[in-house]
Amino acid sequence: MTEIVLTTFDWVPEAPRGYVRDLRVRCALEEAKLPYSGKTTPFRARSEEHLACQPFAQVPWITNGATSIFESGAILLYLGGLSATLMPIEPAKRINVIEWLFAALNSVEMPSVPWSLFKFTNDETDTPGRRALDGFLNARLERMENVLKHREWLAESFSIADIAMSDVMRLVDRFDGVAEFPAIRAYVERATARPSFAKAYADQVAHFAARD
Ligand SMILES: N[C@@H](CCC(=O)N[C@@H](CS)C(=O)NCC(=O)O)C(=O)O
Repeated sequence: MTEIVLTTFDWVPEAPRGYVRDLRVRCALEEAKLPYSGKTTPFRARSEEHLACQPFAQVPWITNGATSIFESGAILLYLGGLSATLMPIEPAKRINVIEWLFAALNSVEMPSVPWSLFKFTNDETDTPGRRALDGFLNARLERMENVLKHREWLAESFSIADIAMSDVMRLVDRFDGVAEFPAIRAYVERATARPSFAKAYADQVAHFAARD
């Protein structure tokens, strides 16, 4: 039996703590009660070894024996295959989770990340590009609000799709971007109230703080 090893940075500045994407992986591992250990890679010096595991010199990645996986979505999908708690086994139910996982990481995260970068840098410049980005994100949030008005979780039960989608929404919420969307706010609250999230969040914050 091999052990899952999750690699994240050894340290990051204050601002991204609690939002580094290893959190998604920690949530899934905690939710499924899969044993794992942690490893670190230097934040300041990105090595060839790092690039061999994550070609953009980012985090997270996991290994399980000889298998090494980067991209939080691919890791969630892999872990979903290891535990029916994270993704159902029946093909029709499974594809429902997968489509929502892609929706989170493509349809919603595509505008949410650049939007959040403007917020992180306190850039409130009013330009046509910025207005287009705000409109792009808002259109996605309006659609998600309508979806979430009528369901607790994206698929039949809590899944890797909710880990991804709620994490994407959580970053927008950090900058008050979901204030107008009560169903999205309630969804983020439900997801972050889970013990798996509380443990994952506390572990990530403690990990980075220990290296200050
Ligand atoms: N699409 C990648 C994005 C990974 C990503 O953006 N990681 C951030 C931490 S949350 C990172 O490593 N940032 C440092 C950098 O880009 O140099 C995934 O989902 O795994």
